[in-house]
Amino acid sequence: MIEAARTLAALLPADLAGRIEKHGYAVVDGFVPPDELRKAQAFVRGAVARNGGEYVGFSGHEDLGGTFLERLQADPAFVGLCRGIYQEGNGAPAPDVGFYQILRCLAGTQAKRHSMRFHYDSYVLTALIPIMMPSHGTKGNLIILPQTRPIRKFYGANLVDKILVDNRLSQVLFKYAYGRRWGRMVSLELKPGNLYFFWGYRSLHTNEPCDADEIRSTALFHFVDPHAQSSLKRMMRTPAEPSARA
Ligand SMILES: O=C(O)CCC(=O)C(=O)O
Ligand SMILES: [Fe+2]
Repeated sequence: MIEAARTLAALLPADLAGRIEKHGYAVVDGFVPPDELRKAQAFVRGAVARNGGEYVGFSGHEDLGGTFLERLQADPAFVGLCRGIYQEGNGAPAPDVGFYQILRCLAGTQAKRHSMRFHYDSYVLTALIPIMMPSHGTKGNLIILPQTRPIRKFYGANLVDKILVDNRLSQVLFKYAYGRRWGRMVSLELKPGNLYFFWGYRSLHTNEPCDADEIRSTALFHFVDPHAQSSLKRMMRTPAEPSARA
């Protein structure tokens, strides 16, 4: 009995990891209960309104208005799922670490500034929960070019990747490629309450903007920094909040 239950629990991460490899992402439909989602949406609306209708971002799991976003990082089922997917994709158990969590609320004139910036995350697995998506105008899709690099052995090589990506010429080229739907670029329409997974470290990705009078809000759970032990990284770290893009 116990063995069967264990096999069942292992099946889902294996299936999801397989989908990420094959399609660039995997989705768990209707992950967030509707009433929890409504509370989180009310929190986001309030936060944007308090900021004069402009972009707000939160890092960490505190002060998120008592919504499910404060609790999810400690939820055994969610943690187990992320650890399982990590292990399936990387062939080794995940280290004993927590999430780097952010809540992004794109809105107003600043929505554009926080969009269409192709990047690699610093963390292997990205779990994304859309909280609110625009009801009209630009949809705010997630754009993924899956598995464009391996996990680098050295932090220095990771830095070189980031320098090659984070410059005006490269960004113009990526946008051009996106406009023409080149290669394996995935443009994913996000549904609030679903849970999406992709290899954020290995996949070049970004999000489309939303119109100024709309709100596009996503919760991100970044999992496992492969260079956490790097002494070069430690030397270069500024005392400020670590960025998901550093
Ligand atoms: O908001 C999104 O859809 C993606 C954001 C993202 O990739 C990030 O914050 O690292
Ligand atoms: Fe990202």
